[in-house]
Order: sequence, then C-alpha cells, then structure tokens
Amino acid sequence: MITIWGRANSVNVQKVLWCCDELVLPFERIDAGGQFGRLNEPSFLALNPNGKVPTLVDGNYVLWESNAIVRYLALEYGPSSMLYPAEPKVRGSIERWLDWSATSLAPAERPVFLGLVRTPPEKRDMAQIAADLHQVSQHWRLLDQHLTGRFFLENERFSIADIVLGAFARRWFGLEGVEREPLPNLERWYQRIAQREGFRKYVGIPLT
Ligand SMILES: N[C@@H](CCC(=O)N[C@@H](CS)C(=O)NCC(=O)O)C(=O)O
Repeated sequence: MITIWGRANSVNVQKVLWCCDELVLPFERIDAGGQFGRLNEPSFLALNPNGKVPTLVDGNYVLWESNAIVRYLALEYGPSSMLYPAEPKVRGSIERWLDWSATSLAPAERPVFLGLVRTPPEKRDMAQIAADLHQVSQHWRLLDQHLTGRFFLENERFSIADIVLGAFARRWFGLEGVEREPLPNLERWYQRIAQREGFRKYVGIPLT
C-alpha cells in the first residue's frame, strides 16, 4: 500500500492524489503539515529531511518533491503510453512544463494565494497583491497562448503535465475578488480537466 503524507489542501499533495486517481492506485493519506504539524518530528524528518509534504512511502521506497513523485507513480504504475509517454520529444515537452511550474509559476503564484486565501482581509497588503497578481497572470497568459488549438498540454493526450498545471490552475480560477484577464484557451482547457474524477475528488475542493 502506498502512503502519502500531506494535508489535503496543499497544491503539491493534490497533484499526487490526482495522479493516483488517474492510475487507479489505492493509497493511504496521512494528514501532516499546516495545522496538523508533524513535519519536525524526527520520524517524519527521517523520511523527508526538508520537513515538507508531500512525501511518498511505497514499501521501503521513500520519495519527496511532488513532481518527482508524480513522475515516479506514472512510470511505476502506468502503462508508458498513458500519463507520461516515453517518446523523447513528447516527454521533453512534458518535463518542460513540470520544471516551469516549479521554477516560474509556483514562486509567482504563492504570494497571491497566501495573500488572498491565507491572510485575513484586514491584514492584506492589496498593493503588493496587485503587483503579484500582475506577475502571475503573465505566466497564465503564456500558457493560454501555448494552448491555442490544443486539447491538452502536450500530444493531445492527457498527461502528468495537465495534472501538475491543473492543480495550480484550480487555485488561479478559485481566487475570489480578483479581476482576471480573459484567457479563453486556458479556460477551455481548465473546464476540460476539471471534469476528471481525480480533479473533482482531490483538487476541486475549497481553497483554504
Ligand atoms: N517543491 C516541493 C515543495 C514542498 C512544499 O513546500 N510543501 C509545502 C506544502 S505545499 C509544505 O510542506 N509546507 C509546510 C506545511 O505544510 O506545514 C514539492 O513540490 O514537493
């Protein structure tokens, strides 16, 4: 049985849960992080010295970093053609989005999410949030352009790139009181992936 450590409202945990659902993979999830704590306990740090979630335990194999976990699950438990195709050019393009999400999108998205969802209204720095929103919307515009004429992110087949970016898109489209510029290709793609069972169960939950 696979064990996934991590609170259900973490975007990085959500990617992993959604990926398990796509692979029809049973798992057990243990609440950790945020209000649940546990990340500084020696037994958890022995699994993940970063003290972060998600952390995966699969038998005696332990893995941290959400995108690495998603890759591992797709390789270990999915037919190679399914979520993570082996053709080098397709895989390269998928990898590009996973890296982009970790190095460009997530750092830009984080302050907006923390400011609007995890900060009480009276403590919000709205000028800073507006500047951060401007930054992150440039990333979504880039993705909107890429999605012109495409059904999914790569290869016209649903892949782990759709899972990873879809989890972040849920946060973008879930923000309240925000003016978003129209991004029709992004919106169409988002509506499409939001119908998937794994998205509905693990990602399309209230933002907290
Ligand atoms: N790059 C890491 C980031 C891990 C990370 O920062 N996780 C956050 C939750 S999204 C965390 O553990 N925060 C501490 C907490 O939840 O208490 C990954 O993708 O797994």
